[in-house]
Amino acid sequence: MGSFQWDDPFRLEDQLEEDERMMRDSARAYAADRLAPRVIAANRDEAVTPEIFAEMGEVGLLGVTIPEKFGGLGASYVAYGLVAREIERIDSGYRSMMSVQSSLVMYPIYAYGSEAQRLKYLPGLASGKLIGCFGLTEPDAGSDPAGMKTIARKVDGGFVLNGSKMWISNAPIADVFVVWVKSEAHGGKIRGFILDKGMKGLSAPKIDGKLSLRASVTGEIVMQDVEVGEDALLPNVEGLKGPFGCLNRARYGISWGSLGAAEFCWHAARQYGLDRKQFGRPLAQTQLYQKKLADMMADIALGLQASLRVGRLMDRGEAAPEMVSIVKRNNCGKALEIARIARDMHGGNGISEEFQVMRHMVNLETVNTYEGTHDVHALILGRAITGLQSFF
Ligand code: TGC
Ligand code: FAD
Repeated sequence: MGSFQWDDPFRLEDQLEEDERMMRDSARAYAADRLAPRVIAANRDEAVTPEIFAEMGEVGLLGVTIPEKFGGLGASYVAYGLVAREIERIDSGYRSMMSVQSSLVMYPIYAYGSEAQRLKYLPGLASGKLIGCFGLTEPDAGSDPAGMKTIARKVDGGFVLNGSKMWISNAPIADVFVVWVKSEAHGGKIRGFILDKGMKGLSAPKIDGKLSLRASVTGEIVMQDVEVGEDALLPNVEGLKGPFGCLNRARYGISWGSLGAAEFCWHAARQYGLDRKQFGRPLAQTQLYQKKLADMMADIALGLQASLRVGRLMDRGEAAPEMVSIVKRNNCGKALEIARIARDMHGGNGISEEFQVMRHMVNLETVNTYEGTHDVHALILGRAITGLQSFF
């Protein structure tokens, strides 16, 4: 029989390629050296930190799956997942900044853009000199993006956009806006447009008062008669499969990232239980405490194996969206539960910012909701199982 390592129960390490381990290690080092020291204050003060994009760009953490010709690394989706896990081990908000830039801004420009659009935007986004955001959700269209009201009207030489987007990560500090709108010129079909900061009629006010994901800035996108040329249209995709093609990748990354946050909470609960004595012995020497740690280990280990499998299939072009729904839904739900239990296991200290588990817990409330809520992914899977659509 082989040996057992409590913090890597199924020997995930053995299943990684050398270049994937190297990328993971550089993400881990950056996260520990540069993100961990500032996160408690950033969360408390709701700090806006655009400089993090340039730092991540320097380390090569933005658009890792995009080919080198456009500033990426041409790395695997497994490597991308490993990066998400390391960044979210510090904070879900920092992972959000990275994954929006990589999967929701660079990916659509790469996959659906013209060569001119790729060359114009991708190198700047990869280096973090440009910051991107992705506008799909609207005040009255969240789980049901087909209900969006933002429209593009055709005019001589281009389009005029009107409408608003809600809950958009990075929007207040974005230079590049990938927005999805109904285009009258394309029979009302959903099309993607790339907007640049400073365009007349375009603004991105910050949403204040968030109790979750406070280290990442979120805003609206308001478009009032924004005039763009033909060159702002993403030419190579039409319909909801455009934004969903991006979401498949971002949701997959979140399935790894959420487990990074869960691992932080699990390790913190273990250490707390070893250090803290009650009734004359360490908390970790009680049966209930050990059962909770064992449950956490099992959920994290199983979730990581599932994400690795989906990542390997994605790298072969064989991952189905439903597989992504399973790992996004399962891993976010399990991570949220683990964070809540770890908070409890810290007793009163669990509510202090110093111990960090409660910040992860409230962050994971957002992670469980965005990119398709826990229940919406159940409905996607329910449709696949029964062949019956239950959304409406
Ligand atoms: P439905 O009829 O199912 O599909 C419409 C068209 O889209 C295609 N499609 C997909 N294509 C690729 N990948 C997928 N996962 C796809 N899902 C659907 C489908 O084939 C069809 O194509 P066509 O050619 O036949 O037109 O659409 P529906 O309107 O019934 O959809 C229902 C539902 C619930 C599945 C969907 O609307 C949904 O997933 N809702 C959740 C919305 C969501 O995830 N929003 C995310 C916003 S972005 C965000 O949260 C970023 S936060 C990031 C961060 O900060 O980290
Ligand atoms: P709703 O769709 O109104 O859902 C409310 C509740 O109803 C949920 O519990 C849901 O599961 C349930 N529900 C909905 N439909 C059904 C149904 N048919 N049957 C049963 N239950 C149902 N969006 C972007 O486009 N870009 C971003 O960068 C982005 N970043 C975000 C950052 C943050 C911090 C947050 C909080 C959100 C972000 N979002 C972003 C938006 C996010 O994707 C949406 O909040 C999410 O898709 C849910 O939509 P909603 O908030 O309108 O909730």
